[in-house]
Amino acid sequence: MDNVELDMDVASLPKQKWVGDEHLVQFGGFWFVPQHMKLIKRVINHFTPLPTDVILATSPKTGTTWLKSLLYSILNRSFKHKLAVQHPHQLVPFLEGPPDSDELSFPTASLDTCRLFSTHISYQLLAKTLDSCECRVVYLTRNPKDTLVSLWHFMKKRRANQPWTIDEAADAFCRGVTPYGPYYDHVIGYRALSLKRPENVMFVNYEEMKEDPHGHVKKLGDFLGCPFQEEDEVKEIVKNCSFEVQSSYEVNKSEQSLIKNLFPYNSFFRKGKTGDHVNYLSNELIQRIDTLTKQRFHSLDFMYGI
Ligand code: PAP
Repeated sequence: MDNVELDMDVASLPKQKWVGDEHLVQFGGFWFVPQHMKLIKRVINHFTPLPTDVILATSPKTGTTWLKSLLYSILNRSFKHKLAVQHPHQLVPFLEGPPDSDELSFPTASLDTCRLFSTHISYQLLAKTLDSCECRVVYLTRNPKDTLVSLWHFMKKRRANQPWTIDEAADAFCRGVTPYGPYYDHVIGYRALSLKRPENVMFVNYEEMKEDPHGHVKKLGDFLGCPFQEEDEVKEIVKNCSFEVQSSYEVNKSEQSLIKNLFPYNSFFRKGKTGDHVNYLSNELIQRIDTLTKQRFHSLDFMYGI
């Protein structure tokens, strides 16, 4: 980030077409919704984590909401009942979410023991912040094809009046033009960090969490310094945070949203399954994305994403 001018005017940043007539702007090699740039720069310039902080980092649509519920429950066991009445995005604030009060304040996390935040900002842009701190980071990723399909549904729901085909969405995804993307650079950045600093950074993926949520909750408890004594407690957290239970709560079915006129709470719960891309992507698109995955991941010996 040293060479990137943080005070650059948003209007002068490179632009690419996104959904309908909307654009994303490029900043420090990543793409953002122009209206979010101010908050994003605020995090990059001013957020100083405490050594006790826990930060959940994700690309959008890789399972953020699920891991928010799990981390909240693991770290805050006596308050886990709050998940029945508050949306995970209320309980675990995005760093780049709207400030509570003045310009330089950051969202307040609701934990007594340690603060739990979430961010979609890439490691490349947060390197200075994260490298200088002992805070713990949990990074979650997801199969690129399922991530794309989830993002496509999410955007379509919100922008019903703007036609956006899966082909257009896939093309933008492959060119790296997605909010907070390129997806591949995002994953590679945090993966490299997790290999360099495994005691501070835990790298997990959606598919393995789906396969063995119990094992992951235990590992997360160990990593966060709050291991489980009781198997039943792990079981209860897994069940309470499952898609079936979470999506049944009134708050999560609601049309309300954290920020007025933005994504309603119910848009964060669609199917919650692995492999749904086969229902939407043509063989040609699957091949195009798989080829890219091999080029970007497999060439780094990261055998993931196909
Ligand atoms: P965000 O990054 O914008 O917060 P995020 O939570 O990462 O979104 O993505 C939503 C996806 O997670 C949805 O996937 P789908 O479109 O393929 O269905 C959503 O259904 C899924 N999801 C939400 N909660 C859970 C959960 N408890 N278990 C599993 N998947 C979940």
